[in-house]
Amino acid sequence: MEKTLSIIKPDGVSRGLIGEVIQRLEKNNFKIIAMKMLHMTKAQAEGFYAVHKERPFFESLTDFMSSGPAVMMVLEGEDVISKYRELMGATNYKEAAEGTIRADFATDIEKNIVHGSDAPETAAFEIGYFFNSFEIVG
Ligand code: 3AN
Repeated sequence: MEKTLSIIKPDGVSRGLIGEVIQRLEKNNFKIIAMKMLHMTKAQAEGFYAVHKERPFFESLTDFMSSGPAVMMVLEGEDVISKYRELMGATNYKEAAEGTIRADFATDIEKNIVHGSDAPETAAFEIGYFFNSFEIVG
């Protein structure tokens, strides 16, 4: 069974979209096996996004991700990485398919409501970044 890390980013939390995102997960039969709310420090956000260190948007992205609380979840299922990315929609909300979370709610390529791991190796790193084994059920 595959696992992925889902984050409702600070814009999703501050705009009151926690329930909306979780409802979409449940309606689409995603299995949530861990959940917590965290307000990341700048250093924690930099560690999480270390792969993007050289990208021009790194400073701004890590400022944004440490600007307020976010909700972290672990999802489990067959092909859950790509299925959840499909539910989120493209990184650039202008290119996101109709009915996806980002098409419906994102306002910006950076403030795009949700995060999802993009591969099994990144999922393992990202899940381990926020959760220990006692916090994951199932
Ligand atoms: P995704 O979250 O769709 O996997 P990544 O991993 O390429 O996208 O990028 C991580 C995060 O960095 C995105 N969720 C978005 O917030 C931000 N980001 C990506 N590309 C850009 C960009 N061109 N300008 C500003 N922010 C970006």
